Amino acid sequence: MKNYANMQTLNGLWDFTFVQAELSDTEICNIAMTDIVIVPGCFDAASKFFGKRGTGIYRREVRCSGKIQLEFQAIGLRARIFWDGKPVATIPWAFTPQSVVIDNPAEEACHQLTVAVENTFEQSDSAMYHPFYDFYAFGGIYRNVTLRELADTVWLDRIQVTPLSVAEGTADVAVFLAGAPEARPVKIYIDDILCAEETITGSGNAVCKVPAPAAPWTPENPVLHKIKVCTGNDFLETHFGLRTLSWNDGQLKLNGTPLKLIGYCRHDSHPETGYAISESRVLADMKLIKEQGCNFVRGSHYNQSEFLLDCCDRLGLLVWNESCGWGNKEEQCADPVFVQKQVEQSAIMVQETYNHPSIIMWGCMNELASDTPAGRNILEQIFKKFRELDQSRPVTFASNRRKADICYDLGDIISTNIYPGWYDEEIHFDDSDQVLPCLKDFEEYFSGEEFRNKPWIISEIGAAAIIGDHSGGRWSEEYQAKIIGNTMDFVLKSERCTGTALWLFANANTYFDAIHVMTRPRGFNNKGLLSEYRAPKLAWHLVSQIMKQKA
Ligand code: ADA
Repeated sequence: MKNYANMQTLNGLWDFTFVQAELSDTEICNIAMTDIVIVPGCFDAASKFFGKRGTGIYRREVRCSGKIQLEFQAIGLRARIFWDGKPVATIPWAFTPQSVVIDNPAEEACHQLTVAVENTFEQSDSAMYHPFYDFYAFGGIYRNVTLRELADTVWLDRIQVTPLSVAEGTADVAVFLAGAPEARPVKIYIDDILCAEETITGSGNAVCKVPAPAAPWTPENPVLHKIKVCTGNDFLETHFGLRTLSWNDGQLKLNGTPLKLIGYCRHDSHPETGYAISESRVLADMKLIKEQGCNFVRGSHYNQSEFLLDCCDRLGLLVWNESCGWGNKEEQCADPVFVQKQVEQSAIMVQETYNHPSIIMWGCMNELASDTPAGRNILEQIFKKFRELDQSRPVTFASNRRKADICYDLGDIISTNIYPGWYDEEIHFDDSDQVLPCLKDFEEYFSGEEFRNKPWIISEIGAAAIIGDHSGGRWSEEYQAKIIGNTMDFVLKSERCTGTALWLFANANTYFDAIHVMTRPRGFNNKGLLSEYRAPKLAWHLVSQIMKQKA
């Protein structure tokens, strides 16, 4: 939760129309609205625009005065923003927050806000969303839209709270102002007590002592502290947790204690609403994971919402937050515009979600061509940016290049996506016995001199199951349960393995074209341990049972 002074939501009903023709800016701002839709929402997830590609034009009136900041938490795939008929911003990517500052006359008035959201694919290596990504490219305004009235020439942009010592209850609070480069007095309150007061220009920081009792944040007892930063009439309030991370000797530690991560990769989607998943569904999903006894969520394959991260902060779930990429080939990794955009969206992710204690690692570029020099170069660039912005968390990427990967040395954690018993095996009726030898082989490989100091995570593993298929062969609930059971057995026993994010929490929408449906029946990635409507398969019950026994 981030709350600023004079902030209002622009969520709700907006006017809407959908076009497939290319329109000029003037045509977009004047086109007749034929429909209404809800924001946040995906216009192509259901009803009459289901499966269509084109431009969804959203429009509404906004009453405000003076200088304002509009913030779009996430749109997809790309958007152009118009204010009173004039272009004011473009958003070139999905799942990444973006804001725009607009000057208006001081008197309160009604303004017209138009957002043209495109869900067509760009045919270029520098495109940020490719049709081969294994998650459906929904179009829409996926997450919250807010408006802030900025009363002064200088306003609060963001803060970054970095816990320093859990024992001493200290944290570094960095404050970033925006607007004119003018000095401003800033006050920092933690749990309603004034902890620091400084005059800063642009940015500044203070080491603050959290007022007693300064309780640590742990998965078992996730204590949050409130923080409010004020300057003039502006304020920003949010929360943070006192916890530290370290990674060495092949282990990932939280407050000095080694972690065993057990949980899921999850798509933040639902068949009825696409990526504009309801808050009640997100909370229910996080509770399902927590109540099962798991502690880990990999936000595959894009930046997670503020709401989901708030839930994880409150429930004590540990999150891998990753910027959007999927299976990017050598050509894309070698494209300078693609590299630049990847670095930028990754930086925004870190800055926007920095204060969430639940986030324990940054990730990017799922399954990129990490066996090529171009793949190595893009990872070097993104990791450099991650580390420039945050030295308190480890960085990683999920590799599927097995022993051909040439980038394991770059990250702080080695993460491998592997599908023994599902992909890459000979066609026997049952290959589920391949799980253990395959994982043991990796365990040995990552115990070698070169790798043994880095924690190792099995960042994806699993098998598809069609709910209700009890044949025992591939695609049955039984077969999936065997793969998952064998994996859990290995991970819980292995001292080398830091944990796993099983693929996948719940079935998730992907493509239903003629080629995809052969491996993605019904247009879903069916490797969920829950169905897309969250009905449990046998593997889910098995994990519940294993975690209960472990507890
Ligand atoms: C990959 C990928 C996932 C998903 C999975 C699968 O490892 O990272 O997004 O596509 O394979 O189901 O095949």
